[in-house]
Amino acid sequence: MALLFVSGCGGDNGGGSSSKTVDLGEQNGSGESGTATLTADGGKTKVVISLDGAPSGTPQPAHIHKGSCEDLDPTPAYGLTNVVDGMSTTDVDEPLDELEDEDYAINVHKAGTDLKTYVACGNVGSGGGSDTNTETDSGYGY
Ligand SMILES: [Cu+2]
Repeated sequence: MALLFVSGCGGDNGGGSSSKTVDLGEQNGSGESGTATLTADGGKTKVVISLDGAPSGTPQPAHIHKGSCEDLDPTPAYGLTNVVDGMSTTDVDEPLDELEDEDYAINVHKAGTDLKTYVACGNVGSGGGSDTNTETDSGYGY
C-alpha cells in the first residue's frame, strides 16, 4: 500500500466533505480502542479504522453489523478489510447516508480464529435512536 496515512486536513479532492468519526470503544478488556472514520465517496463510503493497542501482526476481522454495540446482529452486513497493526481501510459499497440512516455498528473481532470475542465496537447511527432518552452519554463506556 502506498498511502500509509491520510490526514483529514486539507484535501485536493474537492468532493464531498461529508464524513463522520465513530469512536470505537474497548470491549472485553482488549486494551484496543480508537476510531473509524467514514467518508462519503459518491455512492460508496470509505471506512478507515485506526486502533491503539492492537496486537502487531495479527489480522483482526472487522465488519459493519446491523444493530448497535449493545445489540448486534451477528451476521455482518458489510465486510471490512482485516485490521492489521491497528489499521484498516475499506471502500464500502453503500452511501454514507444509508449507513447513518439505519442502525449500524462497526466492530472488530479478536482474530479470525476467535470471532466470538469482540475487541472494539462503535455505533454508526448515533442520531437515529428515537426511543432512547439518554440525555448524557458522556462517560458511558460502550
Ligand atoms: Cu463483525
